[in-house]
Amino acid sequence: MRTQVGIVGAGPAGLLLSHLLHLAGIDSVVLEARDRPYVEGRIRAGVLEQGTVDVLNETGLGGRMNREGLLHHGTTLRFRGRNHHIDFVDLTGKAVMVYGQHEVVKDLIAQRLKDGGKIEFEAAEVAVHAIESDTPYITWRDKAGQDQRLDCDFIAGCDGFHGICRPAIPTSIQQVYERVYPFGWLGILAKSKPVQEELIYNHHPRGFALFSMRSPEITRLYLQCDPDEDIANWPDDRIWEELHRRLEGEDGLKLPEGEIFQKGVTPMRSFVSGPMRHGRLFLAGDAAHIVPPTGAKGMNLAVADVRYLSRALESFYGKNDSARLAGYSDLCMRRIWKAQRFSWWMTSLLHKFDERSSFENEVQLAELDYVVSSRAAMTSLAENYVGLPFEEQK
Ligand code: FAS
Ligand code: PHB
Repeated sequence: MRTQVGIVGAGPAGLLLSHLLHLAGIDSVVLEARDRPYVEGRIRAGVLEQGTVDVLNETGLGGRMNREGLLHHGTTLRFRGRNHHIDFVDLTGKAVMVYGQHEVVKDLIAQRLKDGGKIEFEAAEVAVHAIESDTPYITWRDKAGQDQRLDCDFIAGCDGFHGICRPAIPTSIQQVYERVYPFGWLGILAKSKPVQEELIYNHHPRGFALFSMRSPEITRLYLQCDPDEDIANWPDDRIWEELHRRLEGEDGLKLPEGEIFQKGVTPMRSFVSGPMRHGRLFLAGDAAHIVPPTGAKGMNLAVADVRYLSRALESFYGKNDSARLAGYSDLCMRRIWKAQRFSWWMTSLLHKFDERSSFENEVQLAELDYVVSSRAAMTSLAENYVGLPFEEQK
C-alpha cells in the first residue's frame, strides 16, 4: 500500500490532519490501534477555543457542533463560596464552545469516511521505519491477522502520550520537560441539570472542583483527588457528597444530582518533548505534549499543531517548498509553551497543594482576589482561555 502521508492515531490530531490534507488534495491513511466504537466513546475534553471552532467551521465540520454545542461567553471563578464572572466577549471579543471531544471525533470520522478517507481501525503492533530516509514506511497487523506495510513520503505521529512514534526519535536528540502534579482529577458524566449555564472553576480548602456540562441535561464534573485514586473507592453518593461540600457556600448555590453514567480518574502532568520532527516523522498533539486540563488546552493544542503541519505539507507538495516543514517544530513550540504556562498557572491558582505553607495558601487566595478585581488580570486569563491567535507561518 502507498500514500503521501501515513498517520498513526485516530484521535483529534490524526483525524483532523487527515481531513485538512484531503482538502489540500494530499492523500493520507490513518492507522488506529482501537476499534471505532472505542475511539468515538472515549470521554475527554470539553472546551473548544475560538480558533478550534473557526478551523472546524472553515473546513466544513461545524454543522453538528453549531447545532448541539454550547457557546459560552465567559466562565466563573468561585472561591470563599462566591462566584466571580469573567466575561470573555467583553474582554477579548471571543467566546468558547462547549462540545465534547468525542463528538468532534465522531464528526471527523464520519466526514473522512464520507470523503473516501482510509482509516484502518484495530491496527495491531504498528511500527514506523526508515524515518531518517526519504522513503519511510509503517508496518502493522490488520484485524484479519495479516501483516501490512504502508509506504509514504511522511509519517505523522498522532498517537498520543503512550504511542510508539515519540519513542522512535533517538533519545540523544529528544529534549523532555516534565512536571507531575501531586493530584489527579476524578471526572464524572451525570444525567443532571448543570448548576448554572457557565463553567465553574471552584477553589476550596478541601480541593479543586470543576463544574462543566455537555448539554442542558448532562453535566461534566471533576474533583481534585489523589493521583493514584482508585475509582472503586468513590461510590456515587460519596462523589455527590464531596461535590456538594466543595461547591455549596454562603451564596446558597445548590448542585442538582442525577444518574452518574461515566466516571474515571485522570493523572495530571505537564509534559513537552522536542523537537517534534525527526527526518520524515512529525509529531502532533499529545504525542509531543501534555497539559493539565485546568486550562482546557489539550485538544486545542492538537488542533493548532495539525493546522500548522497540514499547511507545511501543502507548501511542500504544492510549491516544493520545505521551509514550513523545517520551521514546524519551533512554530508549534512557541504556542505549546504559552499553553503550558497558562495551564500550569490555572492549576497552581485553583488546586490544593498539601506541601504549601499557610503563607502560600494566603498568597493563592490573594491572587484569586486580584484576578477577579483587575480588568487587566481578567483580560490576561480570558485571552489565554479563548485561545491566543495562531502565529502565521512565513
Ligand atoms: P489522543 O490520545 O486523543 O489520540 C491518540 C490516538 O492514537 C488514540 O486513538 C489511540 O488509540 C491511538 N494510538 C495510540 N497508540 C497507538 C499505536 N501504537 N498505534 C495506533 N494507534 C495508536 N484535554 C482537555 O482540553 N480537557 C480535558 O478535560 C481533558 N481530559 C482528558 C482526560 C484524559 C483521560 C486524557 C488521557 C486526556 C484528556 N485531555 C483533556 C487531553 C486530551 O483531550 C488530548 O489533548 C487530546 O486527546 C489530544 O488528541 P491527540 O493528540 O489526537 O491524542
Ligand atoms: C470539560 O468540560 O471536560 C472540561 C472543561 C474545562 C476544562 C477541563 C475539562 O478546563
